[in-house]
Amino acid sequence: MKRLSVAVLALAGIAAALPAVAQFAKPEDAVKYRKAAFTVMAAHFGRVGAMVQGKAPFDAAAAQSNIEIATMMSKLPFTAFGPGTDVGDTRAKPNVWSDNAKFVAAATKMQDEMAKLNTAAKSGNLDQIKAAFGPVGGACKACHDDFRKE
Ligand code: ASC
Repeated sequence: MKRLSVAVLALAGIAAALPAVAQFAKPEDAVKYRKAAFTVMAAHFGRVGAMVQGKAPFDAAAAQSNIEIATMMSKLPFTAFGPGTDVGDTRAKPNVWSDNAKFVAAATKMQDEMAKLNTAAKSGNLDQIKAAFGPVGGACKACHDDFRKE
């Protein structure tokens, strides 16, 4: 029993030390994962977008929980752009990998703006949410323009 626990702990340690890409069995799994994370992020960000644009009634609690989820999701996709995941059903352009520092900077910008929107959403103040919402959309768009095929 003790030996088994040691083996399990050793394996867990190795798994934690592996690069993120190795957490996916196949490159296609990484592609699916990152697309799923973007899809969920966009759904929850979009619900707040509807409030910001006056297309849905403002509901402070709903805005807060939607942006909390979007903020969590914003942290997920980028571990799934590892080497070798430029294959299959993806619109990611080759410069995601060839100009990776710029891609990481664009991703980080989005995460930072999303975190600010999350702070604004916690205030429950629509004007603060409106002010913080645009820069997030801008960061999404900037990265799409540079790194996503049409
Ligand atoms: C969204 C969404 C995006 C961004 C982008 C901003 O709500 O799904 O991908 O905003 O359209 O330009």
